[in-house]
Amino acid sequence: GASEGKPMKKQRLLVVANRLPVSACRRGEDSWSLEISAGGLVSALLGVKDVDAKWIGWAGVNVPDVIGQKALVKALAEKRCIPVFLDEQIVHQYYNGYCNNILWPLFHYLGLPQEDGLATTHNFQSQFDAYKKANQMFADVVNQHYEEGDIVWCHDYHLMFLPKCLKDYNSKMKVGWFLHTPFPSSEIHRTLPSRLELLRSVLAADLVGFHTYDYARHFVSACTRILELEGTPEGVEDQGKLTRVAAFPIGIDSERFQRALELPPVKEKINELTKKFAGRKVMLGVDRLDMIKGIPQKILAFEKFLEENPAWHNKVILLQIAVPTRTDVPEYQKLTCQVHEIVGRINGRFGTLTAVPIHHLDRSLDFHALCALYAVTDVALVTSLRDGMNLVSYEFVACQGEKKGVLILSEFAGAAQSLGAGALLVNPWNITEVADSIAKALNMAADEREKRHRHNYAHVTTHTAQDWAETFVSELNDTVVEAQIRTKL
Ligand code: ADQ
Repeated sequence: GASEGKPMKKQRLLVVANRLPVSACRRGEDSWSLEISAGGLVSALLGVKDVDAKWIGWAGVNVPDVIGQKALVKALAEKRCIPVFLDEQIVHQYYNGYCNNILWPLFHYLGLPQEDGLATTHNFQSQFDAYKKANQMFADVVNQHYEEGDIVWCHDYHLMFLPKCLKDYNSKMKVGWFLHTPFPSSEIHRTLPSRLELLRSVLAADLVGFHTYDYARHFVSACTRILELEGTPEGVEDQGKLTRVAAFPIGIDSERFQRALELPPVKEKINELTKKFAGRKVMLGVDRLDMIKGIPQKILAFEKFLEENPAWHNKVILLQIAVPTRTDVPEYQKLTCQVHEIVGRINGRFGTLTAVPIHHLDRSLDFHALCALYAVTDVALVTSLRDGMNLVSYEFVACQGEKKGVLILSEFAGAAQSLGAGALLVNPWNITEVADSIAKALNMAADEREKRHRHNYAHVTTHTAQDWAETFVSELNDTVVEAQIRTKL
């Protein structure tokens, strides 16, 4: 062939997400220190062969001066990152406002924001305008760095307006969009004042991906019912243009967890925790402190379990690790207080002079500490009211090679579709059902635990983050090839 002898050129990929996978800290007028956050998305894309990826996103800091901006651009370039600069006003209206106060709760079935019982949509339009403006700023940066043949992968609900902005610049750009949250029932989506514009913009992409088949179906229904377009088995068709819609369930880099468990400091930590909790079963919850995670419901279910099972008093401990997020938002502050109050009450009720049943930490744990905790856990409790996928359930399974603990998992997490056969599925709203499942998990015979664990472990170790990214990228490539074939015909 024509390329014989020449090295294969890698496929260039521009990954666009609201946040870059680094945290930036300013050290001086023109100096920055950067820390790469080794999250799932980063390792997923590092694992994709023959792809040369660059990241475009907001660095999470306000940089009003040109000197600071130039220095940050230079520092980030070494990490293959390109910043989008957003000023404080835009961040407030776009990120805190439209993204986190409107889209996030709505997509998780919590409805539109309410104040004194009334939907507060009066400042809706200005927030949506800021959202579009911010998306346009992302598009400008993508456009500046785009070279022919690149593919562009847009991420999440922050950037639903981006596919359209990009196609307006260049209709030949290959654009994919993936949603990390659920896509709600079309009946929920249609309550959104900007429902039409958002759907139309997403449809400008060549490939639209969701974690589960259900979310993809909800999206297609929204397009057929709200936009009156035609849904086909491949996606949505609008005047001869097909937008491919499909499910791409994310996974984790399970080997990264298994490697960590072999490290001496992690082994030491595991021994230490095993000694500390000797004589007691360990139950674990790890969540961002967010209403969608159902943390109060989880703790109330644990209380009900203690109430009904006096024989288990002092023999079981619930560790709830909750990283505070969006701490400047009143609803999140309220949630923190609520959780503290319930924990305090239950510990007062069931604690002794030397021990309490719930250990609640409001903080993030480092990776090694997290791995050690997962490894010593007997029962993990994931009670999300809604969750796109939920990677905590995957991480727990990956670290349970020896212990073969039980996963209690909300049926409203995307992960229920993949780990449902191994986990005990629960409706997190039903406190009695969750309490009964806790009893069942703690009393489960070893052979049943083993069987359930084997199922989940096989899934988590074979459906990895790398596979997810590879599948999406290759499907995005194919989709465009199809589109080109069509235009040639
Ligand atoms: P999240 O809502 O953040 O992600 P999740 O998938 O559980 O939810 O991922 C959380 C990550 O943060 C995990 O890797 C976990 O280890 C880490 N984490 C959580 N609490 C922590 C703590 N206290 N200390 C340290 N680390 C902690 C969104 C969607 C999910 C979807 C993912 C990926 O809401 O549904 O699965 O994106 O698409």
